[in-house]
Amino acid sequence: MAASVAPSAAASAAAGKLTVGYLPKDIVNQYFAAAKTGVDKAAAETGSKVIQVGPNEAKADLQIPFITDLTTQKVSAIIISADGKDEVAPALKAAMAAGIKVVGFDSSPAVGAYNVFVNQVDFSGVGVNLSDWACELAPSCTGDIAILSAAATATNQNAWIDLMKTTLKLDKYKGLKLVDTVYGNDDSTVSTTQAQGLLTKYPNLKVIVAPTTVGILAAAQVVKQAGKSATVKVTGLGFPNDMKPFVKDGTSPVFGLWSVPDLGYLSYMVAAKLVSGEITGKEGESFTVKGLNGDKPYTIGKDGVVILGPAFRFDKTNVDNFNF
Ligand code: RAM
Repeated sequence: MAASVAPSAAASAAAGKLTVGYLPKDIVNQYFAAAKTGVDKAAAETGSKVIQVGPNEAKADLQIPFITDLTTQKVSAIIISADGKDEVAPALKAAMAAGIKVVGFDSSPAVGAYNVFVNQVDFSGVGVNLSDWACELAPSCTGDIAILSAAATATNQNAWIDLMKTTLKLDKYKGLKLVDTVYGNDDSTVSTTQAQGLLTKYPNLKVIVAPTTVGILAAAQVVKQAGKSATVKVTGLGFPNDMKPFVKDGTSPVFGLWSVPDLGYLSYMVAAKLVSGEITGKEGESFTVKGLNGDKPYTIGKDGVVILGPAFRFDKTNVDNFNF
């Protein structure tokens, strides 16, 4: 009787069946659950397996053992949103040296510690969006504004904040004064305390800009509960479903985000194409993903970056049309 032989990992990978490690900033934040729906959908199309691992808090040092563990398991690829770009780099480089493809998404690991980084949106675009929304919400585009961010080490947050600061130097925004940047660590409790602190410390605050789905929701709840929705506005990056009530009651009349499930879908597809050899992550390579980008090609840019697409702007005219 012939012994049944389990297919080798290489044979499975060649058939497009992969085992992919999905490592978000933390496993509590709903943002990463939403992205995972896209990862899972893409994986299901090829019968691949997704293993989600990650810390309970968005801390870079807590991500390292998960990377090491996925490397030991010899997964085909790791899809990671980094809590700190340099902290996770050595472990990711070791994974790459072991033949594992690394796809950064959402928040980038250091250049050289991934094969491709899937950016949700052009960084500078977000810097302009955040400045524009603050300008729109502050009376005559003047007054104190403050930023409520996620973790102080988060690559995506810091890039957006830097580009917002650059944008705010333009003449159009000269009436806006950025008085503070505080960090809620993508933790609801910490974000709530930080938002309350801003209201106490800056009695003339006009806008809280929170480029984090956790922070914007906490800030809107705090402003509403303080009875300040008429004088302090909240904007940034949030889920339409979380923010609908605050659009309607005037606490947060405008904010934005991208399709988070699509970000996960694209990240998985990039991982699969790296494993199959269709792409290597070199600048100038292009590829298509059916159903995304109007079926037009994506081109890998400088530092191995692929951009999903522009952010949506949500306000009372369209927020009800979105369901995520
Ligand atoms: C939070 C996280 C994530 C960011 C979104 C907008 O969920 O900080 O990294 O992309 O907000």
